Amino acid sequence: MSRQSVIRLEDYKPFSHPVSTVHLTFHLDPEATRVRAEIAFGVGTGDLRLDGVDLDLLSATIDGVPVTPICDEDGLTVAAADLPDGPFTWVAETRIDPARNTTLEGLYHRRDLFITQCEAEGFRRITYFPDRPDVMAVYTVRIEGDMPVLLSNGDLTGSGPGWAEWHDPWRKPSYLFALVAGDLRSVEDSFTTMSGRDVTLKIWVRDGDRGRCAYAMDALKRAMKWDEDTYGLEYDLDLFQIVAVDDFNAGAMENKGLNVFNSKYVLASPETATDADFDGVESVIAHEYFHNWTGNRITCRDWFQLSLKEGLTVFRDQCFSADMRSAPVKRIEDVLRLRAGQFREDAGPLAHPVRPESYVEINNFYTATVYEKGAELIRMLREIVGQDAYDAALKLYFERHDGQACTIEDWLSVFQDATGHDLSQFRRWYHQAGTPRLTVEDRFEEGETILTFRQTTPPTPGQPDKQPVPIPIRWGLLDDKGEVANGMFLLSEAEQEVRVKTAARTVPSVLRGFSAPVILEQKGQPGDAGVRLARDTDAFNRWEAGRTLALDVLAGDGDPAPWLDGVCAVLNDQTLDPALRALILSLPTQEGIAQEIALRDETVDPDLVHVRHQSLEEALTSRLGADAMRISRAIRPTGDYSPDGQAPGQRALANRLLSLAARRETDLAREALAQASNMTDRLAALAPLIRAGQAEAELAAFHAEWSGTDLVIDKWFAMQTSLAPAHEALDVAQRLQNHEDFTWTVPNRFRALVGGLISNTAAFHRADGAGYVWLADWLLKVDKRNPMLAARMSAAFETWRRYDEGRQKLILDQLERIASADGLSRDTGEMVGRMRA
Ligand code: 0A1
Ligand code: ZN
Repeated sequence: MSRQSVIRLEDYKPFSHPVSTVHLTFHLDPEATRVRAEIAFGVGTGDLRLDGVDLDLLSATIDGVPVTPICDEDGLTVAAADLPDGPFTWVAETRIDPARNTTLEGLYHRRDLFITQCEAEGFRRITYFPDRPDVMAVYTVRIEGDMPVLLSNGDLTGSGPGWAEWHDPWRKPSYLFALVAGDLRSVEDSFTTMSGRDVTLKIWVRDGDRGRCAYAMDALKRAMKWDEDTYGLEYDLDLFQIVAVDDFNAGAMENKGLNVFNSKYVLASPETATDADFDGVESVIAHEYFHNWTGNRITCRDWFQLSLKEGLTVFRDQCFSADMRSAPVKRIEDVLRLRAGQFREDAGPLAHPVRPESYVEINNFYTATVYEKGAELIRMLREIVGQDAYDAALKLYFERHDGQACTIEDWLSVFQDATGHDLSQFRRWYHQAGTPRLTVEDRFEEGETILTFRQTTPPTPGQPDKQPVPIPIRWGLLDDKGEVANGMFLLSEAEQEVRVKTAARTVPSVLRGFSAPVILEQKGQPGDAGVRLARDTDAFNRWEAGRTLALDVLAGDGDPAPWLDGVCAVLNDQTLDPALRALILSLPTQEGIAQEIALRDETVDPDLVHVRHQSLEEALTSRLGADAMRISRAIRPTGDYSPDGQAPGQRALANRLLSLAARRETDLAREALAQASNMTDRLAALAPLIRAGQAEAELAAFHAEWSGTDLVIDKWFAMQTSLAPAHEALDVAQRLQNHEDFTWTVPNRFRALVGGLISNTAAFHRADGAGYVWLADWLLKVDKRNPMLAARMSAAFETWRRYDEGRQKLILDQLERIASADGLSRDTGEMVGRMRA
């Protein structure tokens, strides 16, 4: 049986004994690593309780005297009576088995590399320790092992054949500890900080991968510079290292001075990575680097405060990327991601507040809500107080809390103190789950345009009643010449009005730039969305208007003409950024359509969604005719590939048009494939062939060319399961899972194949339930080895209430089957329990 004890925020107590220093000595061996930990404890009260999981305790002493603690599954206890009155030194020797650690938490050994992942609670798999973020200490580490590269946090203080010593002068929580050892090569560069510190930058990869690190290194230097220019924040050690590893549960990890990355977010070259991959590298490199201040220098008191570091750091990386490329396009991409992950989460059984109040397994709370909605809250705070006050608040935050482990309350107090704004109502955003619904109605009366705003938030699990939240609404009014007025309104009550003097009725454009994470319902006149699509001065709302018109057709029975007319006009507007045109010309995903139908309280029929999606694509193809290929060819960039500037947007538009044209004539895709000289264009040309079920030879050639390049072979799996025709995709997946290159034990590969199929909505939701059984089989298998991976993937089932009774029952049967499995992990047990509740 899995342990399902609930951890509650209200039970928080500081740790019993302060810790000042930690000395660790590792004797690395794949099956039997020995760890000696020397921990200096200060004067405390009560028993000494240390966390520890899967450790073999070889010896323990206090001030040199052997002790026999009471050990259990989760750690050990030394009774208060056995502790000295004053400060004392604890020394323990433990033995661990990194090769058999398949959880990818703690210290693990994969493909000849030793790797650690300690967030959130991995350090307790290395040695006994108060493994909680509010216990901070200075670490000194000695690594002994028969490997050329032995890395840890901070600065290298000594090394010789088979050993290295590291010292990190900054106090840190155990979750930021890291060690990596193995046969790695580095790419080196340097950065001089604004106060003149010369920082050596190293990216460590496997031999042969050094040629694919240039973009990551460049992004790192740009991020370092941006944080100085934007926040006045400087790097604080002489060395900053990144290691790329192939076996990793998440995207990357911000360990102090030694970030560990999934190689997907480091390695990129034009031949192997798409424009989207380059974007991903840039933003994840920046994200982890920015954590050095928002996360490491100021950390979280406990894991309920996770959004303190994650929401703020996501917001910072979003702003960085917006400054590096087109800001409106970046905003649209961020909102697409928010809706696909967070709105979906908020609408189902896994909904939880940005600051949760309880959890069983903290790994289950690294969610879109904590990350992406958390970032939206910071963005709203900036919107409410203004840029200058935001800057003042952040300055105060770093002054007041540097070196501390903080709470969301600390953060809001800083904002209140620095800006004078009363944020008591804003707190609700952190405590209340669920996506607020905002409606706007407009009327024209006696020379005034009157906008009436109303808000409600639907109930979510455990929170039946909701209070109004403060919603910053950026708005504008449009007439046939352009914009007649604009402003920002803070809606704080359930219903409020805005009155603006105008000569006649105007078309409202509200929630510009998506100024709050809410679901907007506009009760306007029939042609309003068309007007906004044609001439809103806010790029976000132009795109949003196109989406509204498309959803009228896809989620209802609307007429396709307004959407077709509107997007064709946009396509031909040469003054518009091609990247924005590509986004406006794209349809919502089938998942997005399903979300919209569910919002209208209608039952989702995935087959019908698929048919409607296809027919609107078809209608656009017919409407464009020969223009699609003509414009596609004209706009496709020529010359050397660059992931920056205008070229990615031009490629996006060229490839969107290609995907439409190739619906009729697959030879166009074959021609494009023959000419493609980078991975973005190759995948774009392959996609229509896979959708048409005509890619056999091309896929074989692709595989032959890239065999051995893991990140590209991941794409090879993902594109087949995600794009195969719905009725065949599950068979394709079942065939591919027997392919010699398929190894489900590598998270990236597993996510490629299984995640790909899940994203193929009509295939996953096959009416016979075969997709559900298949996923449940996988989850049960993976859960035994890597609970975190299984638990995350299980969220594919969170939308079960949207579907017809037949599908609901089929999904619930699988959830029940998983729930009753022997030895189910705490991770997956909690997820499945919440989904069934
Ligand atoms: N703090 C990291 C996210 C992270 C969380 C858990 C992990 O365990 C496998 C790994 C990484 C970030 O926000 O980037
Ligand atoms: Zn993060």
